[in-house]
Amino acid sequence: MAEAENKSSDKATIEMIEKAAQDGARVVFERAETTRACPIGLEGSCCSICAMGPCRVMAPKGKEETAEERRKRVGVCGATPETIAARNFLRKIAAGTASHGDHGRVMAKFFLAVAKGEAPDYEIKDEQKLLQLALDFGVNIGDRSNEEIAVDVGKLLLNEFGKQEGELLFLKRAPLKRQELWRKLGVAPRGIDREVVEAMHRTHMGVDQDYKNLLLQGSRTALADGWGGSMIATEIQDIVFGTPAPVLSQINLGVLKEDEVNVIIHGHEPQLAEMMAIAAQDPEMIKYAKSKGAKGINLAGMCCTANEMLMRHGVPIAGNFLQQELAVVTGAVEAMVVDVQCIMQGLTDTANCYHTKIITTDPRAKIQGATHMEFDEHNALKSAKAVLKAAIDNFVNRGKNVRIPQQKTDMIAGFSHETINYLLGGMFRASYRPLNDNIINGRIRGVAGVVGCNNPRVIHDSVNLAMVKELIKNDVLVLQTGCMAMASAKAGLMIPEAASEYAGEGLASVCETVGIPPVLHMGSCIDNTRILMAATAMVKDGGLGDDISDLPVAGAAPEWMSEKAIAIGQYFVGSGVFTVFGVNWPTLGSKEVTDFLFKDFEEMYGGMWAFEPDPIKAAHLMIEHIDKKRKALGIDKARERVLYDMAMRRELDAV
Ligand code: BF8
Repeated sequence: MAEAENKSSDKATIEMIEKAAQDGARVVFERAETTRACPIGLEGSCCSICAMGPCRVMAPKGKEETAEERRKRVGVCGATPETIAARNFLRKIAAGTASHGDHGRVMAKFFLAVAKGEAPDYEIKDEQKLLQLALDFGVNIGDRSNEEIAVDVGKLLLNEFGKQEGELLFLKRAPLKRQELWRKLGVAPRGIDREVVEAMHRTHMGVDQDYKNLLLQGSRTALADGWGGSMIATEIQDIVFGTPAPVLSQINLGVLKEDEVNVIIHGHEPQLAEMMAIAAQDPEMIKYAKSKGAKGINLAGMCCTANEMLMRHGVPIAGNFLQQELAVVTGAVEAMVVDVQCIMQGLTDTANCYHTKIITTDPRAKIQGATHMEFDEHNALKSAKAVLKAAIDNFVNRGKNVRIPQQKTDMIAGFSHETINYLLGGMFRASYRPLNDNIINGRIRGVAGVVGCNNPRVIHDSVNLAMVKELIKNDVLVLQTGCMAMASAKAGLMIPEAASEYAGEGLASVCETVGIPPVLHMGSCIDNTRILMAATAMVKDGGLGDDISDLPVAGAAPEWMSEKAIAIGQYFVGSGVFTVFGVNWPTLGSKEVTDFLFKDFEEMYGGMWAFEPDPIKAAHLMIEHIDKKRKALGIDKARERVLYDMAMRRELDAV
């Protein structure tokens, strides 16, 4: 295997890749080396939707194609490379939307169970948010109990999945101009499941064979994720588990403890993890752990369940997507408890080299070779304790081959849309006004959402770090979610001190005044909807245009790998945001489709896709776009005039 240093920019990861090699344990970094990416699938030129194929329709490389050759470069059914690339792209969006949607549906059903008293270990934590939703939906509040109101709100949210006509309720949250545009283009989603099903139908053999029409359904499906499934999940999780507020924690494999029972919670849906956090503090469980020779119970997170637990409870994070097997390689993890999404099947093979139990908990996500302990939300605490007990029982099986990397970094998370509102405007005048003002006066150049996964096809975390550092150096405030947020946190970018060390003078001065880091952790991947809400709040606060596409903002997923990332990117583009992806781009096999996504979309949505694997170049594409928007708003001059004299600094202190 190539040198571990060439695989990650994170020291703990490098150390564990080396340990895995010594121990004979296989991990994703090694598999990525031995399993070459298929170049035909990579560019979207393989059609495998029927048994006449799979058909490969790649363009000849390095030579001009004649018109006749081009005419013949089609699948057995005659499908053109454009149709095939667009179909493949739409199917990715459908899968991503289905994943977030199914998460949202589970949350809606769970919410109803909580409201009806059928999941007695949970309660409604954010009453204000519940009442706001009730008001938004026209649900009667009167003198009814929170639970009665929640039943009505829950039914309305659950109905969003199977709705056949009309529009999703949350579309009304978007700026009016954006809503009108969606209606004009015919991409306002009707029901979450309906859009996914229609996308699958239209990409079946012999149905929609016009790439532009396919990609319209791509937008409608993705919008059903961002303004539908994901937004429903975020809202309900905030109501039941609490809306995040700033919280201090730590991140990286160094959060594991040599002398305690280490339990990692990994996946995306937080109901079980919430109960695990309570169970792990139960004196009886701690006593039980001590009876097995451990000093206590150490709970740590992985992937987006980690983000959920971090944002609300400060539970430390063991690592991001590519570190999941490496946590097992420490030899110090008694159990990795997983729910759904982003869980590598390779975990069970890695775990065979150590004592770690891989415990699946969701009937939708079993793994061959893992132990299945189904979580029952109706008996949540009991279920969580049973899982925890299995982990504690495994402590005695821990071998001598234990090495926990030293690395762990302080971080502040919990920047929900509401928190940013309060932080910027204060409790009694909560608003985005100070952010807008600082954008208008040029101290903050713009805002970028840098989100998404890790991908072993690039050096782990390095692409994100280069991009984020370049953005903040150029006074762009960065909002993050998912595994990219974790990459920045590990590198020390999510503490207030990072502002003076890494940010440009304008951004640093605002961060220092408000007391925030220049890179804000906004949560898990479904919480990208918080970024949509932040952008909408900026529009509504005034001075920066009347649609999201007018804002000096941009988005990126520099190390993306999952279909969910494509769905997220598409709903940002459809909402008017310029969005650049790194690693590779799945439609490069068709110039027409790629041009449509990269160029024509700007005309249609005011936001468009771009692909740039070089993080510095990608950051500058985002900055150019931000500057273009500043110019259109007539605020480009303000930035040129910014000279930070003492008077301005005093003025800032008075914000
Ligand atoms: O939903 S960022 S690797 S963990 S897909 Fe997965 Fe990507 Fe991580 Fe969260 Ni999002």
